Amino acid sequence: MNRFVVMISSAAAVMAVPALADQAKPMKHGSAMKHEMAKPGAPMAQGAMVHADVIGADGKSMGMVMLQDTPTGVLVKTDLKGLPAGEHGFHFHEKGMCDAAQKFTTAGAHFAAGKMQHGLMVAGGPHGGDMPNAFVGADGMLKAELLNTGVTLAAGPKSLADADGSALVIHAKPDDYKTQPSGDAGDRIACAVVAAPKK
Ligand SMILES: [Cu+2]
Repeated sequence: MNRFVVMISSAAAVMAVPALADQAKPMKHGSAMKHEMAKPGAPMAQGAMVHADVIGADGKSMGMVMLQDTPTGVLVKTDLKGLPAGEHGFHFHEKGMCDAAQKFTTAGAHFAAGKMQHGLMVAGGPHGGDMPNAFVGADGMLKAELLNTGVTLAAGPKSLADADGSALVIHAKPDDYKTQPSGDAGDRIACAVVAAPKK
């Protein structure tokens, strides 16, 4: 909790990764309050922190998602507004491209990390990018925090920072946690490049 209290300070964000400087350059952060896209080809390391702009179907910003690499996964925190009330599928998708004009199909399928079956309730699953549905109240806001243990920002087969990057996608409908390949969650209504493609 304390980490997130200080997270809005860009100095604190840089301090979170100094031990990894020999492994890779830490992600650069300007002012954390500025909406900042993941940098193309930016290396990531264990302990990395990413702030990414979430855009809606109209291409406009709905707020930010913050990812913090942890020893067991990635802590995901959202601060969004303007979403429709209700439950929404909430996944990492396999490509770091969010083109609103193409209804975010550019983000590809779910980030799977080798798991071929989708769904929290399905044997052989879930995809690394599968996460519980996000619940938005009547105010249209989504302030949520969760730990995804199926992914990492560090190197390896579970890395969101792979060659084609990764995106966070929010869907119009809830994920039913079992329908293949994506939980029957409907249209993609918001998208954030959490790791840009390497080139
Ligand atoms: Cu999805």
